[in-house]
Amino acid sequence: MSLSGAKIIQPLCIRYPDMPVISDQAANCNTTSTPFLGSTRTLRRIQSVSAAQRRPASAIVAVADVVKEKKLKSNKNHLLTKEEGLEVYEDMILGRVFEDMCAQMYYRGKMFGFVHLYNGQEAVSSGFIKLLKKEDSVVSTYRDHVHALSKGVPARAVMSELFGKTTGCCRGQGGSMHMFSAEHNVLGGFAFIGEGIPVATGAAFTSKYKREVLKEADCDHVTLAFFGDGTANNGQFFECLNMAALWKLPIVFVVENNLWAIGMSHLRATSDPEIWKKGPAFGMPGVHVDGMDVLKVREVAQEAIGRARRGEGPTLVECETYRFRGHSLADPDELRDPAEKARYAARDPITALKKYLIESKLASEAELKAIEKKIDEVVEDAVEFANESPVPSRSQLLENVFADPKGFGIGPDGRYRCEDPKFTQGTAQV
Ligand SMILES: Cc1ncc(C[n+]2csc(CCOP(=O)(O)OP(=O)(O)O)c2C)c(N)n1
Ligand SMILES: [Mg+2]
Repeated sequence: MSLSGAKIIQPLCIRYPDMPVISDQAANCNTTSTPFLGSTRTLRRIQSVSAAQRRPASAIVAVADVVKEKKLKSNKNHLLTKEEGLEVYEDMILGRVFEDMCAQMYYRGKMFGFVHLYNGQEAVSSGFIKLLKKEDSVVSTYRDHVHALSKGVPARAVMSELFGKTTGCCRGQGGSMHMFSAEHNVLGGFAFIGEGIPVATGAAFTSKYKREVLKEADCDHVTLAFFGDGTANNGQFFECLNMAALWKLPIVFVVENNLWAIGMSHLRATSDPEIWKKGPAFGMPGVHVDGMDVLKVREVAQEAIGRARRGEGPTLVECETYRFRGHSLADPDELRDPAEKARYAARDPITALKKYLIESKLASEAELKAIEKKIDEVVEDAVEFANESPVPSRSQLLENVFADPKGFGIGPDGRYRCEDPKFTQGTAQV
């Protein structure tokens, strides 16, 4: 039973035909095709799972709760209102145009370090984050610009951060991979994969503590933890699933499975590539959703965020998506099969939403064009603003450095070494 691409857990295991067969039951399996979009091959569905290996009924019931047949809105047959549709469209366009501009600026030497773009994955950010309240938190990865934008961090502040300017959301100290805004509850992009998951779990714990221990009855804040398929093989993911389920934390773990971890295929790197199945192993619902379809993502997101807000605990959502560019702007992207790229390019989530809005008469071409024009101007303005903003002073270099700066940062004369013009010579231009 499934609704809009969300899939209920069946007591089945799924393996790929040319993966090593590692158990006895795997030898007795039947072959069938699968709705797992990222599979470039036929899956092998193992149907002979013994009763002992079946998931507890409670886990299956919990999943059924998440994906039970329910329309988002009783607004005729539409899945979202006109207002919501335009808001989501604008957010996705902002994400796409912003990232395309980043590529231009990066190649013009306006940004430093690695820059990882989000093109193709917009349905996940917009589908989830546009449902949040301001007080809710988002924890991201190094592919974080668009999550910050969706959460309301102004394009000017994100672009300036990328330019390393004082007007950036971290005053130019974070750069591309470390978007942070206390005001918007964007609790960071994280360059080390998996590092954000415990931070998100801690934020969710804070919400629960405030509500249950400090008796702040209106604290129903939810945290979203975004991370990739490659990261879902890291230990921190499993530790945090355990704690979140144990304490019924108000968190949604959102895996953006774009099928690749730099140049490593998810299908080659993961013993069981269906990440959503790990939810019930820890006693929480696991859902798989087509991450190229913002309506489906939004539907699942609404259920999962709602559960968290009602105090019913965490959910693991695997959004199957695809990045349209290389891993970072330094990646020539030569490892992925052109046919695979073309297949996903044809499923562009923005084109699909535009088609839906027009065909369902929720918006006209002219209305959508006006949004596109507005966003072009917003992004142009962000670049001009960032370009004209001042660079940080040298003394900002050692702010937030917790180690004793004597020796390293402070010279024998008691002055910051960074104030010596030779300090950064040969390393970075500050
Ligand atoms: C702890 C740690 N180990 C290794 C790396 C190197 N690394 C950078 S990106 C990446 C792949 C992550 O892939 P995924 O989680 O699928 O995210 P995606 O880039 O696809 O969004 C790795 C291993 C790192 N940044 N941090
Ligand atoms: Mg990935």
